[in-house]
Amino acid sequence: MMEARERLVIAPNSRLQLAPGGYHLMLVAPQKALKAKDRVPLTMTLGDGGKVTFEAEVRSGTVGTKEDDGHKNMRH
Ligand SMILES: [Cu+2]
Repeated sequence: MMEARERLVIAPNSRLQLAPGGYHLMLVAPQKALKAKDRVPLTMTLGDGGKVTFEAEVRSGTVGTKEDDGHKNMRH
């Protein structure tokens, strides 16, 4: 079962990949309805207080399909 994490730790000289079925970001109750091709600005806060802002493109959904299996047992 997956569970929400407050933070992700990335060791020095290593990388952490966000991907379907693994660690990922979720927008819970976004302020406006999103549709494919929309671009959503997201800001991540680093451990030292720095911020990284980037845009994510919305893709057509697969909610409830096999591809989305990782979400059905999430506790968030
Ligand atoms: Cu999720």
